[in-house]
This record gives sequence, C-alpha cells and structure tokens, in this order.
Amino acid sequence: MYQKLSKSLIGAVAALTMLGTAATAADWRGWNIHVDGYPNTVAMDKFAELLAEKTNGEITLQMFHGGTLGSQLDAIEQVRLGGLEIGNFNLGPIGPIAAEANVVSLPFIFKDVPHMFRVLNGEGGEKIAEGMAAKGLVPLAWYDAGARSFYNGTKPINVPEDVTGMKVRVMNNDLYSGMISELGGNPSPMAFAEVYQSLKTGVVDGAENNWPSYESTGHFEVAGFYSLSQHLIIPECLCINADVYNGLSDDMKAAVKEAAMESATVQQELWAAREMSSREMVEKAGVVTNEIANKVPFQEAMVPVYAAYLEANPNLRPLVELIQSTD
Ligand code: GTR
Repeated sequence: MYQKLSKSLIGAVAALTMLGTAATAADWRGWNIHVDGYPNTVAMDKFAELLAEKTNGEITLQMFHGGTLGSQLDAIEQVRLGGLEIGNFNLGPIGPIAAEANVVSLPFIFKDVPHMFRVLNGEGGEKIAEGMAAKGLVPLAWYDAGARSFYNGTKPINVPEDVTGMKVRVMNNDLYSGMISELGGNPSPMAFAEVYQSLKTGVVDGAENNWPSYESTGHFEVAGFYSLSQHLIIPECLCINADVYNGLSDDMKAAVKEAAMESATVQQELWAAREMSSREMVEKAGVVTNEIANKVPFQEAMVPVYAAYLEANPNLRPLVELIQSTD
C-alpha cells in the first residue's frame, strides 16, 4: 500500500513538473515568404536553431517558409496581433503602418547598402525601431535585401520616359505607387505570389525587385530586361510580436536578441554571395541587363513623393535629414 502510494506520488510529482515545464516553455511560429535555399530562409532556420540552443530549449520556433501561412500583409497583421510570434518582413509593407519605418521607402534615400546599415545601426535605426515597436512589431535584427531595380518584358529602361504608360507591379505602399506615377507609369500594387502569373499573362508589363528575388521567383523567365535603376534600398527585419518580447525575462530577451543578431550575420553573408550568383544565373539564361548612365532625372522625378511623405509626417523631417546627412 505504502509502496503503491509513493509510486503514484512520484508519478504525480513528475506530471506536475512536466506541466510546469510546459507552462514556461514557448512554441513560437514564424513566417517567411521565401523558398528553400534563399538566404533569408536559411537564416531564419538558423535563428530557430540558435533560439533553442541559447534558451536551453525553453523557446522553440517552427518556421513556415514560402509564404505558406499567407501573404506578407496578412502575416504582418498576424505578428502584430499575436497570431504568429515571428516574421521576416520587408520594411516596404510595414511603412503604411509605422510612418518612421516608411522613411526607408523614399526612393533613392540611401546611397548604397553600407549607407543603409550605417543609418540602421545608429540613431536613425533606433527611431525606426521605436516607431515599429509602438505598432506591435519589435525588430530584433536587420536583414539585407540589396537594391531593387526595374524589369519588364519589352525594353531596357534608361530614362523616366521609358516607364511612361507601363503597368508596373509594386508592393503595397502609396510611396511606391507615387513613385511609378511620377515616372508616368501605372502602378499596380499586388502580393508577391501573384506577380509571376501577372507578368506572364500581361496583367502587368513589369515589376521591380533585387537580383535574388528576380531569380528565385522565375520573373526573369517572363520579363527579360533588367535595368539597374537601384531606386529602392529597403531593409528587412527579423520581427517579433511586441507583447511576446516584452513579456520575456531579461535573460530570455538577451538570448533571443543574440540569436537574431547571429542569424542576421549569416543572412548578410549569404546575401552577398546570392546577389552575384542570381545575377550570373539569369544573365546566362538570356536576361539583358543595362546600367542607367544618368539616374538624376529619376531622382528629380521623386520630389513630389518626398513632399507627400513630409506633408503627411512633418515630425519626421529630422529623420529624413539625419539619413541624408549620414555619410
Ligand atoms: C522581396 C522581399 C519580400 C517581398 C518581395 C516583394 O525582395 O524579400 O519580402 O517584399 O520582395 O516584392 O513583395
């Protein structure tokens, strides 16, 4: 009898302990739009691995790649509301939610990618992060997404007039629609997953993206002229739901942040290599690339886009000026 009781007691204690673990441990779910082998996909898997390691298994993350959990716009909402904990997002579609983050979507605001990272790693990055956190999204680390350029199926673009009358897919953000309109084109905001079919069937004439996405989506197969306008250099975030992050102990916060920073290092290294290999791959497949000798007319055409942003957000003029005056 005594033995029986003690056995069941041990069992009960064990069950309680397990329950205790289950209550403190967290199983997170993460969203990513990209395919297997893409730098962001590899880096997000690395993040999941490091997270488990650095939290001694207290936090685990299941990654859902390829946009299987929905479009980027939906996923951003999900992470803000807590339906998902983690996402790798481009700051483009976050801009309409957090005006500070929208500053990176002003065409030609960054001179190049190193300039963007200098801004992000300084006061500008803090301001952007604060704006995002206030809307429920905490950026844990920044990913590289290179520069975006125009592509289409009919001709190289050399001057703004070449865009006139062209229907161009953009991400959901009024600044991008304004950008295309100012060049005389017709903007068509659309989810990433729909672009291939739209280019193929002529619903749009062109789009814009970086080398790796142009290649990984197969857009190069149906829009073979890539013109190096490099009009947008938009960072991406490894973002977490603000309540989830703020609810963590300081130790856990540090572990999560560390895992994110290390995954960003992995991403940035893979990114540099993939930009080159993607370009090489599509050019071998027959893509015609052209440099744009004079980007000034494109930049000048963007004056009304800046004016609209500053009119809507007069308080963010110092942020724009801070970026412009950062070396
Ligand atoms: C890619 C980016 C994606 C998505 C996509 C798009 O470069 O990594 O997150 O924003 O562009 O054009 O929708």
